[in-house]
Amino acid sequence: MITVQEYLSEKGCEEDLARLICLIAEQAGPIRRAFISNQRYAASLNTSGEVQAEMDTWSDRHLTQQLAASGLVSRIASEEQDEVFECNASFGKYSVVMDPLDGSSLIAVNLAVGTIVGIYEGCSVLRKGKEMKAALYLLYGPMTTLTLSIGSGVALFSLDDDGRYLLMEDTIRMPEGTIYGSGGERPKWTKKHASFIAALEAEGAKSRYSGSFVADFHQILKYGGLYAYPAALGKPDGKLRLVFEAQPIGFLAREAGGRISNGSTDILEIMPEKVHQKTPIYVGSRGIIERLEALQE
Ligand code: AFP
Repeated sequence: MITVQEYLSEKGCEEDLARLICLIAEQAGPIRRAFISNQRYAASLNTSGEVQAEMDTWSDRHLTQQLAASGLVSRIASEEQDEVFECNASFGKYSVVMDPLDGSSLIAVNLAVGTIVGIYEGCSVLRKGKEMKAALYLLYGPMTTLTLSIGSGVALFSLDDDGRYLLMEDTIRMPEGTIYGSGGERPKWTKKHASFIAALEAEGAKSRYSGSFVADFHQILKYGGLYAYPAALGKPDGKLRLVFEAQPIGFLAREAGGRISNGSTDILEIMPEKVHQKTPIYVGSRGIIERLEALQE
């Protein structure tokens, strides 16, 4: 059995980056334990105007403290913080972008949620996604898994009872699949989105959507297909965040042979203008995304 530490060393990952990845992955333990004691909703809103669950703020505080104390990170951009967090160790080698707890409204109904992280070298968090050094997500489902890329493919690990992440799959390739999941309200979908989904359904595509981006993407990564949260009437930028969600997940999708797009442009090529910027998202099997991009408005 290969541990994540052994995998990173075999891949020639820089020592500091490997330490940072392992530190983040280790936080699955405390986060899972905190689910039991933090089940209420706090009466606060995040920058995007969404209700923050107690666990959103807990995970954000916890991860921020751990990262700031590591001496490896100079800046943290979190979906749950209005401003970019400046670590005392402003000489830290890396910057981190994160959604500390993605899909948190599903905790109350015990569905899978996750933590999404992107790591850049240097102290800027506003970068093109393709410049990432590493991206990962922790998925808290029946198992706790780590899906990781350091720019040489995507590997999947599961957490065992002794706190070790063991390699389950070395090189995940996203197939051309037939599952799709789309967010947004159907009557408000754009014409282009509605007709694309109708075409997929006519070809036999099956809808599977839980409302947790990280969980919904994970099945697309494994089985192939499409995850979309489109532009909608009155919401031209959709709902999901470019920096915390789209860029790290897009990096993983590309490393698995898939694609991410805003409907017309590769999201990994977009330079964010602000940290809490939103974007329409189409992520999944390469062929499906290319077909979508070829459609006229
Ligand atoms: P948070 O729970 O982190 O706010 O994220 C939820 C989310 O951004 C993403 O995980 C889901 O795909 C999407 O929202 C679900 O939105 P709908 O409830 O509108 O389907």
